[in-house]
Amino acid sequence: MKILHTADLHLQEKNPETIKTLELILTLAKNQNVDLITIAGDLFDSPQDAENLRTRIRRLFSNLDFPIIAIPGNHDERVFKGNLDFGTNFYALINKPVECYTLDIDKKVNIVGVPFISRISDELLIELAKNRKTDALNILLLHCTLDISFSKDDFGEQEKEYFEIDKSTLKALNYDFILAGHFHTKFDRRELSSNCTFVYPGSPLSITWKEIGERTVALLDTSTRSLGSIILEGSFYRDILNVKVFPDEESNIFRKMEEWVNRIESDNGEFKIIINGYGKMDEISFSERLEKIREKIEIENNYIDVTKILEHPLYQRFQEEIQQSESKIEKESLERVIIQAMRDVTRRED
Ligand SMILES: [Mn+2]
Repeated sequence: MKILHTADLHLQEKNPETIKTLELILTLAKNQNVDLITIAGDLFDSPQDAENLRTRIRRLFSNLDFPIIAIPGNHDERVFKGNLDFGTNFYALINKPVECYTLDIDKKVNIVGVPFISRISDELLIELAKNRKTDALNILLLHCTLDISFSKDDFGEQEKEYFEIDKSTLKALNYDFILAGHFHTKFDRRELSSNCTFVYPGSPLSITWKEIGERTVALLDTSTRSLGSIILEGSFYRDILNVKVFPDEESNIFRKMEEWVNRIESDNGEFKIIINGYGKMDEISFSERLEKIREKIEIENNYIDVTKILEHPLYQRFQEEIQQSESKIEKESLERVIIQAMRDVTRRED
C-alpha cells in the first residue's frame, strides 16, 4: 500500500497558495496511485479558516479513489468536532487519547493517530502500546516536537515547546513508522532503530521566510518499507542565495547569481539574493551589473569596494605573510579578517 504523507498546510482563506498546494497534493496522489493520504496536523491555520473554507475543501475531498485521514494539530485542534462535513473521502482521527484506522484494502496496516495533545502522559503511552498490533505494520501519526537539535525557527511560529517527545520514548513504542508533523523547514527522516523510522515531510509550501527551498511531501510504500521525499512541483516556495564577494572573485559571483536566477525563473515563489563581502570592482559598476538581475529578484546589496585597502602597504605586507599558508580557505578567511580590521582602522583615521 502506498501512502502520501504531509502536514502543516495551514490552509488560509487569505492565502490562495495554500489551497493551490492542496490541489497539487491531490493531483500528485492520483498520479502516484496512492491508496491513502495522511495529514499529521495543522491542515487549517485557524478555526476561522476551517469554518470559511469547509465547503471548498469538501468538494476537493470528495469523489476521490483514496481516503484522506488527518489528525488535529495545535492550529486546528477543535475544528473537526461536531459531525461537520469536510468531504466524503475525508476522515479526522479525533478520539483521545488515540484513534485507530485500518483500510479495507490492507488490514495488515494499522494506523494509530494521536489528536492534539500539549504534553506526553502515561495514559497516552499505555494506549499507544495497547493499540499496536503484533501481526501488522504499525504506523503512528503524530504532531510533535522531536528532541533533536532543531532551532525554534524550524517549527511553526515560536512553539517549539509543543508536545515534546524524545527519541527513546518513541523507539520503545516499537512502531514501524512515525509519520509526523509540526516541523516546517524541510523533509527530515531519521532511523530511531533498525525497524522504526521517523519522518517530518516538511510543510508543502513556504508559509514564512523560514521555509526555504523547494517543498516536498513524503511517500511510503508499506510493501517494500521504502520511505522517501517527492518535490511538490508548482508549490509556492521561498529561496535565498547568500553570496560572499572576495577580491578577484567578482565575475564568478555574478555568474553564480545569474545561473541561480535563470534556474528559478519559472518557479512559483519569492526569491532573494543577499550579497556580502569585499572586492576591487567599484560599487557603482557593481550595482549597475546587479540591476539586470534585480529586475527579476529582490537583492540585498552589502558589497564594499576595498581597492584602497588592497593597495595599502600594510595590507600588502600582510599578504606576503598570508601567502605562506597552504590552504585556500585559510588564506581567504585571514584576508577577510584583515580587510575588515583595516576598514575599521582606516574609518577611525578618517
Ligand atoms: Mn504547523
